[in-house]
Amino acid sequence: MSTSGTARDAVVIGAGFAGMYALKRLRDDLALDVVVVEAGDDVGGTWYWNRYPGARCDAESIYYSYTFDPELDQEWTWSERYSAQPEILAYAQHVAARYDLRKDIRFGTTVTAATWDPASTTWTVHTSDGDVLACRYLVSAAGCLSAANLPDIAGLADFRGDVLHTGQWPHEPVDLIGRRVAVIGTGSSGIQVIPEIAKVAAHLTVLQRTPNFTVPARNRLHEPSDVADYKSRYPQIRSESWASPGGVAVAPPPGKAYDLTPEQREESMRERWAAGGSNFMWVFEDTMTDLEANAVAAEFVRDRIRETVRDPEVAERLCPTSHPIGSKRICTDTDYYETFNRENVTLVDVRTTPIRRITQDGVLVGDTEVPADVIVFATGYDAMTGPLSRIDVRGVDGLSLRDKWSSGARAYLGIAVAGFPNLFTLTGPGSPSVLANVIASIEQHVDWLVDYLRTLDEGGIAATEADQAAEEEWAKRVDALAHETVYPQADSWYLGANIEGKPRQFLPYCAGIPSFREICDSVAADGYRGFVHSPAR
Ligand code: N01
Repeated sequence: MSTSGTARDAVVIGAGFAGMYALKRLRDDLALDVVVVEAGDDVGGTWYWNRYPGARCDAESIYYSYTFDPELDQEWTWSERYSAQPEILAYAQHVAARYDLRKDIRFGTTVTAATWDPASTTWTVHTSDGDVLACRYLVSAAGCLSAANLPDIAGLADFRGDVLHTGQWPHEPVDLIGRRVAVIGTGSSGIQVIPEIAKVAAHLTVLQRTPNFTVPARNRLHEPSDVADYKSRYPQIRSESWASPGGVAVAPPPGKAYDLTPEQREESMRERWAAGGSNFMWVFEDTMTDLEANAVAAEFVRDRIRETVRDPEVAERLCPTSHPIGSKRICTDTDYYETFNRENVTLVDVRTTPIRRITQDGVLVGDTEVPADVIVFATGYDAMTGPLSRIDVRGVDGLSLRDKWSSGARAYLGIAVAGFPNLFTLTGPGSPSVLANVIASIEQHVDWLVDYLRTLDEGGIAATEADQAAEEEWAKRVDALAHETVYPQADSWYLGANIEGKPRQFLPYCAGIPSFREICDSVAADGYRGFVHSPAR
């Protein structure tokens, strides 16, 4: 098989926030010849695909943005506390134009397969347009939440209406006005889309399997004085967020729940609830590590649900009781619970009475058909491993990454995989990624990788891969850290529990970016401990 042209230095998979930053640094700072292969017709990744009504980030925009260029901070203005998808996409497009990234991105193309060739120490990369590229380094920036999960529900093909997935929302406007809509799923996506659909649909039926905890976002437009204020404080905002585990500056919690008086606990919860957003999880120092502390915060939220939702039965159905608060990703919303007070909204519990099948005209729940013109799947993703496992990646001796990860995802420091030389998995399993501000996670991983590639080049090293023992040790460490928290007590996508047959394993590194960075830097300082290097021939 012939490859198009000579081997490039790097192929990057994906032009979301990770792929764009990787391109910029590899090309502009290391002078590498890089091509990015992107499935969409433009940059933005998640923010290119997730165009559903209500889509916005649950991290405030002044944090959910690149930190690498103070000039970029000053020239870009965030119009809201939590900017909506179109503005985040416009920011990604602005970044692409500002740093002249598009010229090195192939849009509308996916990587279908990649094979390691030990003789030439290159990857051979196959793309959906039939091209074959050769490269020294294969950098996956395929994202953590980009492989949509469409559950295999019997009868879906028979449905005569429209089927939509929040993560693959059409680019042309979707008219939901006056239609009967059924939404399946009440995670972050469902909780954002439900209030928006309810405003226009003739009737909305929410099919809820597990109620989730959500905190009001308290989104608001930025006044000119807010803009002037945050722009003047960017250096401080950036340094505080880099020092914080979540990559977002947060007021320190007042203490451990049971070191506080009941009045102090209540005050902390009321203050954070009023401030809005996922920082609610910091009501106590031990919300995520002590079940009793967690139960106090969880009951506070349930009380807010009971206070908001007028029908007590509906309120109880919306109250999460099956998992600790925060063990599934905490959601943030605008008027989610209030939406269930509307006449045109019905909540159906599909845990006690499961969905049996989809019919021509709706969804059969038990023996009752929920009539629908549109079904919206807000059913999430095959997270963290799905995007790369969907590509046929073959390492040493034809080893398949999909097969390797089928018994448990392994990536040393979340970035390197034994048996897959010169493959780098940005925000991969075992890195803070989705458990922190993902843009900060991306920048840390890319910056570290750039230093590493420079070292490899200077040392005349042709190939590197994770040492098997170091990789195994890292997976154990990530797992042990998770078990110091309440995370493993929910059937969440963090654990792969939402995908049938996926091994149950806590995927992200949960101790935060500063400690992760310290480990990565100490590995580097120690001559890249845990990596196996092959010198150039
Ligand atoms: O997906 P999810 P998501 N029958 O997996 C239900 C990020 N994000 O797209 O819990 C019935 O969380 C499933 O039920 P259960 C964020 O990190 C961020 O909402 O498995 N129901 C669950 O209710 C987030 O965590 C933002 O019982 C079925 C829902 O579908 C991540 O993306 C916005 C089902 C899936 O929830 C994923 O969020 C959006 C079935 N067969 C997303 N299969 C913001 O920044 C699944 N479900 C704000």
